[in-house]
Amino acid sequence: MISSKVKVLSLISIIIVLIAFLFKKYTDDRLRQKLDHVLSGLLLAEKKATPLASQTRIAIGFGGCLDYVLDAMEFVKKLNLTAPDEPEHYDSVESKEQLSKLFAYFFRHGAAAERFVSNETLFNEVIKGAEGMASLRKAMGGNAPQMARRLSMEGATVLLATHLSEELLKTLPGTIKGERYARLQKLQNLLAKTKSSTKIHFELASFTDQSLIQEIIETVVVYADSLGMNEQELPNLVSQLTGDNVSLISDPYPRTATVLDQMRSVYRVLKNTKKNYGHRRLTRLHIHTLAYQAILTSKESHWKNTMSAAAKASLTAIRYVCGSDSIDTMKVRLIMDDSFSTSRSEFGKRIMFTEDKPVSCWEEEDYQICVAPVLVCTAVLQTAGGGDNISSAGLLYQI
Ligand SMILES: *[C@@H]1O[C@H](CO)[C@@H](O)[C@H](O)[C@H]1NC(C)=O
Ligand SMILES: *[C@@H]1O[C@H](CO)[C@@H](O)[C@H](O)[C@H]1NC(C)=O
Ligand SMILES: *[C@@H]1O[C@H](CO)[C@@H](O)[C@H](O)[C@H]1NC(C)=O
Ligand SMILES: CC(=O)N[C@H]1CO[C@H](CO)[C@@H](O)[C@@H]1O
Repeated sequence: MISSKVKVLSLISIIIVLIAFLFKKYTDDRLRQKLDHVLSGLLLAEKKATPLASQTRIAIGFGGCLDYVLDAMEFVKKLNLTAPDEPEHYDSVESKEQLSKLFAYFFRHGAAAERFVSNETLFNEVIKGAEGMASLRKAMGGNAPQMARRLSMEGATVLLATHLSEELLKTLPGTIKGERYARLQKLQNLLAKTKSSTKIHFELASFTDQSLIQEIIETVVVYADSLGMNEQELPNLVSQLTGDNVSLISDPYPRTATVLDQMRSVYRVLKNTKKNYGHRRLTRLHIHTLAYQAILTSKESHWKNTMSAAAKASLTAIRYVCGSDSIDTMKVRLIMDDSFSTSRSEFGKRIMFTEDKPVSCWEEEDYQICVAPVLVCTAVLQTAGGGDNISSAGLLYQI
């Protein structure tokens, strides 16, 4: 009796395991199919527009530096960094303890960070330690050279203006406010004198210093026709423009509706910039997030192909992070939901995600918004510098 009960039970459990297995296989196949559809939809959207690359002339400045790309675990071991009990945030790095706490702080959130090292001994120690590492890859870094390279790879004629000396590594920028502001004013003078037929795009980086953000708004942002940034930087800009607190880390998986609302906030303030002293009204805003690319363009502007640009940006993100031009759907994941709301306010519409036409575009007031999902690479090769690649690729499709 007991043994037959056991047999029945084990038969039932075998059947359950079998069903679970078949179900898993079914959902895996379904998921693959979905990813294949999304990918071919994006590739089609990318092909819909061909940028006039060779006829496009682009000048890029100014931030440039030498990037050290490293395996984090190797770095931690080599420098004898100990795991912190409590991750913590600092505006700048002074000691090894702070370095490991800061690293843990951002790593936990999957967020990118750039911080100034205020301790020269530590800085040299880090560089020296990095030099001998097996994983070390050196690359010309900084927004400007990254964007220049991407644009020239796409065929545009590029003029790059940047300082790239060994000294640059050793100078510690941003410490002396007077000098920083003077530099920004030089840039401001240049931007103010630029003909309005030449379009200006500004790519934001990760800041925590509120006074710096405010200075950048005054000297650069109000001269830009187009802005690009990631989802971490967006709330910082919003809070600076609208007077709320700066957020150090925003949610690394922000809800689409929140990001879209923040984009509207930025656009509403900056589209009303008074056109005097060479100031410009914002007509384009590109936000790159882990899960999707969102581009807002003003209807009366000359920015074209917003849909293809969003697809191009999304594909560039995948290609960059996976480190390969051809995309293998076995190595990607979709983290965007099946539908999203366009706003957290009562005016929000729900947009269903269509596999074959993955880029959703719609119009509101005097602007258009396009959202393209990103297929997130599960075999990550690199992420640093991705934003610049992504922004440049999208931008080129729109001029
Ligand atoms: C790390 O620790 C090892 C062994 O304790 C030591 O030889 C090495 O010099 C240390 N490295 C640094 C960068 O402090
Ligand atoms: C600066 O870094 C060095 C090397 O890691 C360290 O010995 C020193 O204590 C640090 N200085 C401060 C003020 O933390
Ligand atoms: C900003 O945040 C700080 C600390 O988190 C708080 O003390 C301050 O009141 C906040 N300011 C505003 C304007 O919300
Ligand atoms: C996928 C992709 O486009 N990656 C490029 C990003 O930009 C760097 C240069 O800055 C290229 O080397 C990559 O191939």
